[in-house]
Amino acid sequence: AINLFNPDLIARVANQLRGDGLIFRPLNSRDYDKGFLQLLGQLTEVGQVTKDQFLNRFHGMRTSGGYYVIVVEDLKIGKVIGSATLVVEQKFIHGCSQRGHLEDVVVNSNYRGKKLGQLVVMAVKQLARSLHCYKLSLECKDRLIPFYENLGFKREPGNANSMNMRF
Ligand code: 16G
Repeated sequence: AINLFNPDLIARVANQLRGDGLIFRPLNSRDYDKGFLQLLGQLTEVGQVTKDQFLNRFHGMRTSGGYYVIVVEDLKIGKVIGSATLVVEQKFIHGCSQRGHLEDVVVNSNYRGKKLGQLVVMAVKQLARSLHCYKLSLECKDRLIPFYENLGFKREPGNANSMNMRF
């Protein structure tokens, strides 16, 4: 299998999980067959995505760089049961710095209550720091605000609005 990014980048957090039959690793090219898209279906609409489409998108992300999809696999059943993504945006501001975006955080409903969401977000946080992002941002449902506040995210007074245009 081909990794989306270098596994050494998340080795420290990955080691915290070992032993539980779960591993923390980069998304790889075989994860289409390990239920990765079904897992994302617990977050939002995924639609019909063929293996070719998955692989095209995977290789596109790998080639462009800046996409760090972390997955949690349950080795006993060979399925992806958790995921979170760091997207690194290149900036001119802040001395040509980078901004991290935390995206697509999801844990299979059968595995909730094991702090896996917390761990996978911590992995993204550490990765964003080590890649020299000057901040890490996210959007979430109101009910998840306490979860993210607990992990160190803050709503910024006067700058806490999320706006979308849907196409
Ligand atoms: C949440 C997710 C975002 C995801 C979106 C999908 C986090 C922190 N936020 O906002 O990453 O892309 O949901 O919802 O995981 P949508 O299909 O309505 O855009």
